[in-house]
Amino acid sequence: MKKKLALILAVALCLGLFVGCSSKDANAPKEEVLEIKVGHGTAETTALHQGWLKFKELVEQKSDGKMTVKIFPNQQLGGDRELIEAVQLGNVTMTSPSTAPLAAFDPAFFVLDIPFLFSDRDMVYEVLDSQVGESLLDTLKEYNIKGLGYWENGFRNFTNSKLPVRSPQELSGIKVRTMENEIHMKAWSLLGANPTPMAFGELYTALQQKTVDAQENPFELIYATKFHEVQKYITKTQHIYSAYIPLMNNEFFNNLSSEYQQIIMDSIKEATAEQRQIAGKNDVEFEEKMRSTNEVIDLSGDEKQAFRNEMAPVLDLVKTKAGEDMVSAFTEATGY
Ligand code: TF8
Repeated sequence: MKKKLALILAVALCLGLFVGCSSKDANAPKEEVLEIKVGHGTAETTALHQGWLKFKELVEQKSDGKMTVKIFPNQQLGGDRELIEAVQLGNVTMTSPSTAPLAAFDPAFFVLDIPFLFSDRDMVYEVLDSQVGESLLDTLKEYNIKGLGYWENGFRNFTNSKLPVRSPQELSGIKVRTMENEIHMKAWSLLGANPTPMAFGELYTALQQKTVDAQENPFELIYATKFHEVQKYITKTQHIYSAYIPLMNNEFFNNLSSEYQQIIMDSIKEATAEQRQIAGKNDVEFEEKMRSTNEVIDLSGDEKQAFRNEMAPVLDLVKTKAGEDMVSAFTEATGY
């Protein structure tokens, strides 16, 4: 019995020594790896996904692997609305919604839903990258979200399965899916269509089963999500420019060392340049591809103007929601 006890003690002592030895290392500053969890809504063939891949590469390289980025594309973690909520709560670290669903959280973002606010891509970048764009991002802080910049979704075009639409008159009775945003819904009712708000993830099936006749998105997403397979007609309306906002949980950002914060900012900046460049390229290439499989309707200046005129009354509604100051900051910058 005594022998047994001695043996147990000896083993315990050895274990103790062993644990003691290894605890020397444990006392050294821990090399913690910080994981950044990113969820987004589009296919891997999009510039949005490429932008996140670039961000991942840069963050991991600049931090010597002490920060890792894990990307979940294709709505694996939810659609725009769920992802914004998840980032707010900190269940997901980063995401990149279109600004339209973001307006349900912060009405200031309705300002970007003014149809034909921007006339071309150069103007978009100039304004969004200026103090005006910065002030819009700042509004997110009060929702525990840090807006890190503007990526490109693109100029939106109208597609449908019924007829080659050239004028608002032809939209009468057409059921169009809109984003979950009341300004978009209002704009499509003004055009005479029948707007149905719906999450992006449900859209392909809805078009296929003809629950809705129409939708609108930039060329890149129409092609990458294969909407062109179930929508014969594409009218090049370019009625609204959609930006994506890369977002981070604000608390997560604030808890980072200033060195890591800088890595995030620098990486986003570099990834932004790359993401925009790919988005611009895809916009042209995917339009070209669909010209051989679909009927693409180009609009004259006058025809575009007809769409613009019908949608113009939403401006007053945007003012009541986003505030006169935010609206005039943008309309002055774009010359709307
Ligand atoms: C839409 C938007 C979305 C994107 C993305 C899927 O039509 O353009 O496609 O925000 O998250 O809902």
